[in-house]
Amino acid sequence: MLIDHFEVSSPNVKYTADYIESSYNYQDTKLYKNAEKNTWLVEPIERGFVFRTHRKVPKLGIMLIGWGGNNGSTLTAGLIANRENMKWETKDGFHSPNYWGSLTQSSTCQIGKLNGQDYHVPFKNILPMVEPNDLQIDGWDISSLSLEKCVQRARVLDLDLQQQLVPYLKDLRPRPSIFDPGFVAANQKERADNIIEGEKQNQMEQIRADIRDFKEKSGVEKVVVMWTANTERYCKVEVGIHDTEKNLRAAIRAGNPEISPSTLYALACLDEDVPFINGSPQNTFVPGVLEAACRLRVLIGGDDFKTGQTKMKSVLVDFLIGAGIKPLSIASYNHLGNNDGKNLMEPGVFRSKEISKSNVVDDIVASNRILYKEGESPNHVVVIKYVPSVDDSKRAMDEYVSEIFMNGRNTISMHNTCEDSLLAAPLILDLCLITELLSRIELKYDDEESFRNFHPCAALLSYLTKSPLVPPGMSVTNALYKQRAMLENVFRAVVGLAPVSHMNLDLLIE
Ligand code: NAI
Ligand code: DG6
Repeated sequence: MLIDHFEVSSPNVKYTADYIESSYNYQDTKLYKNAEKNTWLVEPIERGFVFRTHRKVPKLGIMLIGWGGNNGSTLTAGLIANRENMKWETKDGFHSPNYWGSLTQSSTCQIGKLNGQDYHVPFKNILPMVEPNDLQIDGWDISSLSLEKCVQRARVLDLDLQQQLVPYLKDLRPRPSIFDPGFVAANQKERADNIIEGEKQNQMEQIRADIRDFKEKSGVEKVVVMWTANTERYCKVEVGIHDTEKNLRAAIRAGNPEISPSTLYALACLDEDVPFINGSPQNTFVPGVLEAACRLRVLIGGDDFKTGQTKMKSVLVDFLIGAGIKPLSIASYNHLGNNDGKNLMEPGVFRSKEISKSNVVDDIVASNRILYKEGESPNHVVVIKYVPSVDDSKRAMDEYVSEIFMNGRNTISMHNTCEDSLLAAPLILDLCLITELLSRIELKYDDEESFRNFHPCAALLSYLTKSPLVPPGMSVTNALYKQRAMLENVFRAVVGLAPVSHMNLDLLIE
């Protein structure tokens, strides 16, 4: 059963005109080694937290770097189609817009039971969130093509819908962007006709001015910026250049060539107090950027949208290893024909993607030392090929060979075909909406005077990314359902509710 909205009825939760405030008892465990007895001790611990969520949902603007690409144009078209409630016809009949594939808009959370039945609420209604139809959108691209032409070039959406969108898209043009051909494939130069000229420092200042200009012209109160531009090669992180905020800023002023466009964007956003999310796999967040985010207390998140093959991998490997089955090899092939695939042909650029697609099982493997010895892991191969004729319709083929009971072998093969941008667009939306919400939640230990914010490294976005950025000292979680549980349970804590445990204790008792 679905209920739309709820309020929490508890002495620990208070709804005022401005805030939802909750006191929350966080239960965890502490692990000790008793050296004398050579035993381990696990101690249940409790810590009181107080959460305060600002209820006023701001007018939000999102700015996409790579706005004219397949992801950027598909998201823009999808938002407008939803806002205008467009209906379009294909050979299968009429269709209506939706936000399927969006965790916030199209998934639900169990919120309670009535007469033995589970009741659910939309994920987006656990806490007050921006409505996607109210979003303003803007962005940058190295290609000057209007959004109308970008949607045509992408060939992702049905033709009737594309045609209805023309009046809304024809005047939308990406702002000129920072382009450095040394960081992407040589084949990307041909579309680069919309570039901010000048030195790195001036380019960064232009990005800051663009953000302010967007705010002023659109009237939005808050902005989130997202990198959905080409994957870059890793930058070679060097001491004295990228290692501290001071060195990084000095290197930018000196025009050091080993500072990537995405790093310039990230720093420009931090200086404008605007959260920055990296949807691609490169190492945008060099130590100097991390230091700046922590000093300025602005959220950053990433890396690399977790859309299809990797999402499935982070479920399947978790299931296998969680079931006591030992994957011996994972062979993952993709071919795709969009511009992302074309860019990934360059070995240095491919390497960025290979790293983020490969690391996704590490924590799951490390969680089971019954199956894997220290240092042991499955053979894991990731191959990506560019096949222009399949366009955005990516093919992903995976073979998982596992060892089972008594030296048996279990082989699972998968073939997935899907428009890549239709998977990515709802994730971009989620990343922006959740990031905005996180910036409205304050928290503190119950014995502290003043509230703080979540750590600037937005680990709560992990569910949506292949290589989650987490605060120092926190281990990365890749298993999809653990990532979802983290997000859902933190949101529940923020409104004073215990984590969903699925224990049903009161029904298990005789
Ligand atoms: P795309 O190639 O269609 O779009 C990228 C856009 O970025 C292009 O319009 C290009 O002109 C522009 N661009 C390149 N360098 C730029 C710069 N320095 N500044 C501004 N714009 C620049 O690619 P698509 O399919 O939209 O993917 C975008 C990014 O998202 C890629 O890095 C891809 O690896 C990543 N990604 C995509 C996923 C998906 O499922 N579609 C999943 C995970 C990551
Ligand atoms: C080829 O794999 C192109 C990539 O950009 C992917 O499409 C993208 O990273 C999505 O990957 P996955 O593994 O989440 O489907």
